[in-house]
Amino acid sequence: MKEYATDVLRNVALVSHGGAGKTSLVEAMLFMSGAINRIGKVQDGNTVSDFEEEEIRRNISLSTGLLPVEYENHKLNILDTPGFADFIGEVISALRASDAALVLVDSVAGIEVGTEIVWNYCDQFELPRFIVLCKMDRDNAGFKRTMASLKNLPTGATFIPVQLPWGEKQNFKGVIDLFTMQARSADGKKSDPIPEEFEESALEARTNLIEAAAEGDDELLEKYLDGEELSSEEISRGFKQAVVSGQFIPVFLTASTANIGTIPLMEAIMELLPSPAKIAPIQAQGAQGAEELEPSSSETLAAIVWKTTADPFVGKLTYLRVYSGTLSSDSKVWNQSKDAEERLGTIHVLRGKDQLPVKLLHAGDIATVSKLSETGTGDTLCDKSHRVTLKIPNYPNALYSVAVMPKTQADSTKMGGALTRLSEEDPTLSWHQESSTNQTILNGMGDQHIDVAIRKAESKFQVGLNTETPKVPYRETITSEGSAAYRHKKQTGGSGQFAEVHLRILPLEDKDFEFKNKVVGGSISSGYMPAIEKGVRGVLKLGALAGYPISKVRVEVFDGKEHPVDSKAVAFEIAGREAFKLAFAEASPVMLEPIMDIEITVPQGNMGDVLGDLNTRRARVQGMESDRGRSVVTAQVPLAEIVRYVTDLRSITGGRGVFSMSLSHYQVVPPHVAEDIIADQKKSIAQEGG
Ligand SMILES: Nc1nc2c(ncn2[C@@H]2O[C@H](COP(=O)(O)OP(=O)(O)OP(=O)(O)O)[C@@H](O)[C@H]2O)c(=O)[nH]1
Ligand SMILES: [Mg+2]
Repeated sequence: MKEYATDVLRNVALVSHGGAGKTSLVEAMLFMSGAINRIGKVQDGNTVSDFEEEEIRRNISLSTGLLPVEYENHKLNILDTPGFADFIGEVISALRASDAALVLVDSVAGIEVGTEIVWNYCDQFELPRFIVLCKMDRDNAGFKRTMASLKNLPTGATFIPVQLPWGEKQNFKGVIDLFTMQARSADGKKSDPIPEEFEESALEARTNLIEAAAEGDDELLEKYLDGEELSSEEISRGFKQAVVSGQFIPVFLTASTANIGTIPLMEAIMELLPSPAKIAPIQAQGAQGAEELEPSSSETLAAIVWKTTADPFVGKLTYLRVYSGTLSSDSKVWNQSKDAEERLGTIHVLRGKDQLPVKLLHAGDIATVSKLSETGTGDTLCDKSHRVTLKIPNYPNALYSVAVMPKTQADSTKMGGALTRLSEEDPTLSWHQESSTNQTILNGMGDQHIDVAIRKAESKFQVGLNTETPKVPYRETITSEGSAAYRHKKQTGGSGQFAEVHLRILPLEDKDFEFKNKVVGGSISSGYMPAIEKGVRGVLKLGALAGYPISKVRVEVFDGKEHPVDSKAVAFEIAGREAFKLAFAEASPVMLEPIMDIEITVPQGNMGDVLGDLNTRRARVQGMESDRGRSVVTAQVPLAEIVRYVTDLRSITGGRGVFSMSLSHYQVVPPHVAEDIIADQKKSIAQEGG
């Protein structure tokens, strides 16, 4: 592919609630720009963007596709994100790399939960944006109704239609372009005069557009208020400023599968959205503190890795966005985040699964390189002589976890490696070994997210995994003081074993464990203390109540006895262990459970059901707020009660509720619940034993 200079680039993310029509829109753009000669369909699994096996199987996008659209000497880097809530991490990464966003709205459904979620992320990244009303050809599509639903978006900006529908539903023939005041039919290339019946409404709508343009620029506003007419160049300039500042948000219309509205939209992207040369100053951390970088090819390099994919055949693919300077194939760059030099091979511009080589990438451009050894998502690549770090976005905490088990012995040796590589390519996926439950835990955003990861482990890394609901990582501790003595004595044949330990245990506030030698008068030699501590630590790991780790205890050994011949370390280890268990039982032991802070956002109408449901989950509701038809509940809930809350909340709210959670603290499990946990543990020990 040819090189594109900074000012002819546009980096635009397509975001929406699931299924609004992003992949179909970019397919139409590729077709209209001549990159492909037939339009694929999502349901036929032959679009350029949804090319992965799992995407084809499910007919939805699962990861962000990078699709450069070359049109009229511009290159529009379109980032087609997945809309399904589980894959929000992909949306965040794409927005990080973009300079603007197209928020697609299904003109049958109007604003949906997913629209609001992506809207808020666009706000976080301060991106100028368009609204695109999609599927205008559908039976139940409604322009006025969908326009009215835009008021549900949390924004102070004003929505300005820049097009009107030419015909409705199945008769949606094209768009009436309020900039050119022409009717633009199916392929959009040819323009017709506006049909008479639309003339009046078009003139009226154009007045709003001109007012918005005037407000974008003081000079124009003065002219406008003086009653002078603005030229079309002035309207375009003023409107562009109003769009870039976020004051006005233009609304476009499309029916991508019928190929309507595509060309006017591409023209508007070139006309109204900023090139990477015109974005807000780029913040970076340099050697001397904060710096602002110039988005120019003549500066030194600063590029961010916004996405990585791992594939056993293609290897690692690194997606880069250059902010400053240029990047050339077969060169060396400095990875500031890893403090290491990387040698680049050929730079590729992607189009779905096709890799098109380029020699040089200008400031602002997006592309991929393969097989970088050190580099991972979020890293900054720069020039060794000018070291900078670019900001990485925050990703939400995991909402859904499973315990994973290898299917076979062979899978067991490969499991860790595969999970690590999958987590490397997805900032919202993580895994860890939970020592308290002895399980391998995979954390993600929802059941579909985890399901896709498990399938990838199988198809990409040939690792078969089974999953089950993870055990809750309970802990054990004490609530009062306790003391005990234990004598270990064994005399069989030759030399015997002898040790006696007296110890006391006390609750600790802010440390997990402390061990003190309080023996006076030398009843136990200090040389035996490490053995006693080892015995105690053995119990800490395994627990003494229901098999969960013990924390927040202080152990003081204050007396004991030893024998000149038979005492040895192993005897003290046993005596320490047993004395600790006895003292633990004396010290009013309890179970602790993780309590999560949770924030739930649901349509107001679902509030009653959600609160009723929380009541059954031992939740403590801490706050409730309602705004614009949506309610936000904050609460503290035991993890044990919300292990599958993502799925439950979706079913209570018909998919319209969302939540986030993070660990708050550990808290004593109520006695009746603890009894059940202890009984379960005894049962499973009995089963394992028998
Ligand atoms: N009638 C009609 N159907 C459309 C149009 N655009 C998309 N569709 C259909 O709507 C469904 C979803 O379209 P996609 O393009 O996959 O939507 P998406 O936003 O990429 O979906 P996700 O990536 O899963 O969020 C598909 O079955 C499309 O064929 C349109 O303009 N008109
Ligand atoms: Mg899609």
